[in-house]
Amino acid sequence: EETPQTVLVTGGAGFIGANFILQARGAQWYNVVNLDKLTYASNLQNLTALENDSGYRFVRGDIGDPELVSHLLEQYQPDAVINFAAESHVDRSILNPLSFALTNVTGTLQLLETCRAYWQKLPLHKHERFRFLQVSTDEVYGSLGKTDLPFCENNPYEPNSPYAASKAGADHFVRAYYHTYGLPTLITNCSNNYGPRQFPEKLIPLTILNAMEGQLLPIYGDGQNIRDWLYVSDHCEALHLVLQQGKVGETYCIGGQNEQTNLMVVEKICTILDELLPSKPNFSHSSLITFVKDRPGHDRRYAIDCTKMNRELGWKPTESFDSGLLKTVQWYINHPQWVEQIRTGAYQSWIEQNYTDRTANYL
Ligand code: NAD
Ligand code: TDX
Repeated sequence: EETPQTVLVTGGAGFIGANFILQARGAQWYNVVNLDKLTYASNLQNLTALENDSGYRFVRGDIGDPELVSHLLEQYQPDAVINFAAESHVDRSILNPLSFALTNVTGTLQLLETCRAYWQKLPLHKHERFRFLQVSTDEVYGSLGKTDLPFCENNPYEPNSPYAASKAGADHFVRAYYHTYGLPTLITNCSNNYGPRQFPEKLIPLTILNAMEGQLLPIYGDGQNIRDWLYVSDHCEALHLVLQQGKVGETYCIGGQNEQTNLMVVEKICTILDELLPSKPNFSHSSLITFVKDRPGHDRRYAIDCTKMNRELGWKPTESFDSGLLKTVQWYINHPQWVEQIRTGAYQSWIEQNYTDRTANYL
């Protein structure tokens, strides 16, 4: 298989996108153009290591801006687009569902439409190798009972949260663009990611930072909801394989083969912190655990069967949960400035000061 030379990555200033770009440039997979709107969840500090990398460009903008996106496609002639851009936090989707429809559904549709126009005009050799990869989630499949089989590629979509519904809507448009227009699309449905650079509203980084600061550790409901956790670099490796070797029009389920109750996850983090940052004698960070009101519509269990990824692309998760979690905790301990910039809002003000005029940054 031919490897694409240039990839347009959207949402690359967020958690998974930034890890993906760092990995892609580190391993010289391809040149990367990163289009990101820089919402609250973004962090350009994730990518400072690439400041002098001639194979990397950053552009601030919205996937739903056809003028900007077609300009970028013409300018950089990418062989693939990987769409990470999204509103990604379930709790926020419950408070403000409309913004999820706007970016995840309408934004993705607009991106597809702009890509279609570009792809249709490409010379044959580029036209044939072009790919649109949609980075999606296992949450579109709904919730599993204790004894249900894990989700796989043929499960029906049964989204339960506004976030999941918006990702499902996006995935359906991607599918429709393949069937209707022949746009060479790929979809991945991945389980919960964790690792360095995740915004501290998600369970794992929130727990790490709260525990470090001696604040309470909120656990929704009874703490027995189950998630399948995958270390982010394993996800990025899987995305690279799907992009290179995945069959056009198909879906790939990606998971960590690592089901954990939320309570177990939080306890493991506390145990790690007890060892790395012993404070008072006889104090355990787990004494900060506090059970709070449940998330409305809270899915009970997610699990992924990644047989297809293994059989067809030879992929499997490599990082163990204990080692991945230890590395994650160490990363947050070693990046107090990253944490402080986010916690104090300093990063958000910096964006506003530095990126007032969109056009000035891309033309
Ligand atoms: P994130 O919230 O950390 O990052 C999202 C990024 O997208 C941010 O940098 C944000 O500025 C950018 N963005 C938002 N709206 C945009 C727009 N309209 N135009 C351009 N950029 C925009 O999210 P993440 O956790 O890195 O997730 C990335 C993708 O992977 C999402 O599509 C998410 O649905 C999917 N996913 C996430 C997980 C997970 O566990 N985090 C699991 C499976 C799938
Ligand atoms: O404070 C908390 N307490 C708590 O018990 C938070 C923030 C979460 N939880 C629970 C809710 C979930 O059962 O922990 C679990 C994980 O919660 P999140 O980190 O919010 O992730 P989740 O809702 O599972 O969704 C994530 O995985 C799939 C990502 O945010 C999505 O973008 C991805 O698609």
